Formats: sequence, C-alpha cells, structure tokens
Amino acid sequence: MNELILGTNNQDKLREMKALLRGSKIRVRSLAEFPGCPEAVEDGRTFEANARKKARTYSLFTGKLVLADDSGLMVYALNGKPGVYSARFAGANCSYQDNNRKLLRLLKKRPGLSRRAKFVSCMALYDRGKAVACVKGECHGSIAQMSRGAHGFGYDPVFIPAGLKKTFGEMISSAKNKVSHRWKALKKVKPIIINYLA
Ligand code: ITT
Repeated sequence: MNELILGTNNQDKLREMKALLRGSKIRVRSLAEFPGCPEAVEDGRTFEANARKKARTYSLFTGKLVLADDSGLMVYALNGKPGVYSARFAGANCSYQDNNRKLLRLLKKRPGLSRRAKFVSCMALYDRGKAVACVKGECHGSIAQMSRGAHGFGYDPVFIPAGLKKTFGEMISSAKNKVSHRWKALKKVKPIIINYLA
C-alpha cells in the first residue's frame, strides 16, 4: 500500500518529481503503468482547480493515492500570463520553443524590472477521489533577454531565478531542484504523504 502514483503525462515533470522524491521510502509509480487512463481536461481558471481535477480523475481511475502537479509561469507585465495556459501559450500542439519565442517577442525591449515573473507549482494529493491535501510552491525571478541553456524543459531557458545569474536552462537538474517551485511544493507535501501512508 506504500505507493504513490504521480499523476502527470508530462515526462519532464515526471522526471523532476521522481528525482525530488528519491531517498524517501515511498514507492513511486507513473500513470503509464495504468493503460487506458483518461486524460483530465484542464479547464480550470487556477492552478489549484486543475491540479485537483487531475488528482481526482487519476485517483478515481487507478483506485490509488495520486499526486498531481499543475504548474506554469506568470509574468507580471503580462497580467500573469501565460499562467494556466503555459503548456499551450503559442497554440495547440506547440513546442516549448514556440512558447519561449512568443514570450520573448511579447517582452521585447522591456527593461529589467518589467521582466519580473514567477513559476508556480500547485500539487494536489487525492486518494480514490477524495482530497487529502493541496499545496503550492513558488519561485520568483525574471525573464532573460534571450533563450540560454539546454538543461531542463519548458520555459527553463528563459527563466532566471531571483539572486542568480544563470537561467534554469543553464543549471544542472540538481541545482534547479534546490530552488524550484516544484521542490518547494514537494517539500510541503512530502511529510503529508509519508504520514498518510504510515
Ligand atoms: P500534465 O497536465 O499531464 O501534468 P502538462 O504539461 O499539461 O502535463 P501543465 O498543464 O501543468 O502540465 O503545464 C505545465 C507547463 O508549464 C509545462 O508544459 C511548461 O511549459 C511549464 N512549466 C511548468 N513547470 C516548469 C518548469 O519547472 N520549467 C519550465 N517550464 C515549466
């Protein structure tokens, strides 16, 4: 029973969540081990609504304890966009690169302070359709003038965490995982998972 299903279809997020849970006694499984699992429709207006929807859908289907993450980038000068639309900012089926290009274009010629942004990760923990917990982690920073680095995924090559000079794309995964929004959310939810499974 000591197992947790990571409720994401995004392989990059899955890799990070697995790395962040390494060393704990929790037995981690992925959605890929549950063929036929329906994909949750992300139509919520907040990260929390979407995270809860994913966790509820996947925990009902698997009959297990599920941790789902809904995350994205919020740029202050763009009134919080791309926000919950982070994955499809440049349109349906767009690539990470398309999203980054669109973002850099929208912020073109904007000086330092108006490039402030934050990454948000909202994690919902549900057991067989019932809510157990919902937590949020944030990482503040700014948008670089151009894409830099090939590590990570998504908006990592254009995001510089506050107090640092490199983009997440220029940092190895262990360095990103020490300051990221996902790490902050997992730090909050990990003791809850351990306690729940005990
Ligand atoms: P699931 O719903 O199956 O988990 P998804 O990719 O649709 O997969 P989200 O709706 O939460 O997940 O969208 C997250 C998007 O936000 C992701 O595709 C990236 O573009 C961006 N994002 C989130 N966390 C990020 C991170 O740590 N680094 C870079 N980009 C990130």
